[in-house]
Amino acid sequence: MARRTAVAWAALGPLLWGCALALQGGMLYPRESPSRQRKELDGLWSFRADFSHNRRRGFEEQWYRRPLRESGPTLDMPVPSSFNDISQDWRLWDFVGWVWYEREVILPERWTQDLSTRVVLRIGSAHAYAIVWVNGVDTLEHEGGYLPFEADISNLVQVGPLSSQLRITIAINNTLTPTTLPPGTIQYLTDTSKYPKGYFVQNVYFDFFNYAGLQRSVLLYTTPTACIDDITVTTGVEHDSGLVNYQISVKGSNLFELEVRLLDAENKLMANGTGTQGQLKVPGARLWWPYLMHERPAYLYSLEVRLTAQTSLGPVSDFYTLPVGIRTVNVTKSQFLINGKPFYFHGVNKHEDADIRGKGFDWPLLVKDFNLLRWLGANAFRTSHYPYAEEVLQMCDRYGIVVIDECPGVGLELPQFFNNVSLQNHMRVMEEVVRRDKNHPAVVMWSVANEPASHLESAGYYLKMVIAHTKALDPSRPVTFVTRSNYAADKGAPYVDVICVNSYYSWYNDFGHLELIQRQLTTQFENWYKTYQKPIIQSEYGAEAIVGFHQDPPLMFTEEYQKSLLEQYHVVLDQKRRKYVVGELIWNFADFMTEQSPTRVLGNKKGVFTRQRQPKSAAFLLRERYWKILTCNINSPETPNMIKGHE
Ligand code: BDP
Repeated sequence: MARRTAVAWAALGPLLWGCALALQGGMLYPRESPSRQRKELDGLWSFRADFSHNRRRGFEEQWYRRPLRESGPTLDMPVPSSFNDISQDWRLWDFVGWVWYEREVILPERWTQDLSTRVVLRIGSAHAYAIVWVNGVDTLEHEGGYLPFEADISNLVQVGPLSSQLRITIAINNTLTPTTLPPGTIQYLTDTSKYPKGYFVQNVYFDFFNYAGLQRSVLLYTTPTACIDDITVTTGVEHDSGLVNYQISVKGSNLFELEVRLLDAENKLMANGTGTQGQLKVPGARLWWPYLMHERPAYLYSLEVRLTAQTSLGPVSDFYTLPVGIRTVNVTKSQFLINGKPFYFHGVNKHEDADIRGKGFDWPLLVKDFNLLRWLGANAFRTSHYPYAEEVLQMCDRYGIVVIDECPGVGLELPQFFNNVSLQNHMRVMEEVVRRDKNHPAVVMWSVANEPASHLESAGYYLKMVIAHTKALDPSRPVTFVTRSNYAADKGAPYVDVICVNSYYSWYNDFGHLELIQRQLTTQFENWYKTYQKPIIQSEYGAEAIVGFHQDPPLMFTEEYQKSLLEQYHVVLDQKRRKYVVGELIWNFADFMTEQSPTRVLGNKKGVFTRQRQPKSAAFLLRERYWKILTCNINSPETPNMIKGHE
């Protein structure tokens, strides 16, 4: 991939895209347009956890057949939110099993009477397995907690005079199994001198709380019965022209015409085309640049698609507008190039995590986080350890924050997790991730896993297959996974484009011995580079600090220790970043909740911000560093303006 030019990618894009995609249909973000309406279902839903012994009472009593309140007491549950931290009932905090959500909705009359309208129910995510009933009819099932799914419910709502009343019931199970992503196991504790009969716990192999529920928005939207089903865009640059390759699929009609227009940010027409695929050429194109790499970063065009189709009910039109950033991504032996220029990732790893709402999507939190990222001078983050809400990626596109998009392949620690069923599932999940996120210019690389047991032979084959599949799905982006294995033992590294390595020197090893970091980190980088000659990202490093704990000389868990550890890492990163190290991502942006354990104090405290987004000392250190990297890195005349604008 490294050696192919951007132009070659651009030309191949339309031919290759989608070839390997086994999923049926697209998953375009539901946007309003002259032909499409949205009805948000966020707010209060009725809720009940099934505490019955086998957790199956809801199915035995068919709770979906009648309003939930008729089968027993319900709670008010906000959506989007995790359910875990909402109630005062401690049993809900770490509940494992089925929970039931229900919402009654009245539809606009046109949606139920106009047979050329298609009504779709879309669930932004439901962790981890969901079954959906509409008016008691089994409509949809989905496995996997961090990705959207939807169903055409027109047949259910266009059936008679009373059909404008809709009851949506969603049963969600947060049990993780050895073949889910992430995997988990259920352990029954059978010593009756210690545990009651049937007592079980869920074991997870990752370090964040397994929050669950309807954590992203649920909505209904309409399209005409013949509609734009999916759009895939890849971009390239040829001399000073931008190239936008598009491929469009249509559903509901075989007799249609497509018109495509590319508008600039001032709504000026830059290029147009027709048909299901083609290439638009934009002379003098403004490229999509990352934050702080250009005076006008994150430039977005709009791709307006207009469909006119014949249906049995007559002609219909559908419109969809997709934001498009023109940029190229390339990897060489020692560099990560965006638009042909070396890009250095200086940023963070995040989690979707906050007080009370858990992993529930929240606009104030999102905007605050982006303000903090910009304050830090961060230009990138990794979606550790699952794909974040689509609105997050939209912000990244608009702010120029570069993303390593990671799937929920976290906790692949046990040998039995590398089996064929898991592999098939992992590939399907990558299909869902790529299908959802392929058009975001901010996404520059896919990460298929975090810290799998990549020293195992079986993991080598498994990772090879998942990476190859992801590359076939999207030949336009590099692919990686994040490792903590030793360079000599890692069986997956031969297949990645960029080595992403996590290390916790003087934290999990030789703890307290900050003086060893420089030696150990230098050895780490040199060994990896000598073996693979691929660019390297320090994809995690950090230390825990409990805000307000101080000690000098520094001791573990104090703000001084966290700062000093970071400083030691930075000495080596500064030596290597001019050579082949292309990024550093701190672990973690903010403190976050984990399962309870004797090694976690109300969660993981490696944040440079607290869970409430207040800075620890390390945040100021990082801020100074990131802005300094910027001034040393860019010699463009715009640099002083960029700094002025953001200080
Ligand atoms: C890394 C994991 C991350 C953990 C971190 C830690 O990738 O999920 O939270 O360690 O222990 O190995 O803080």
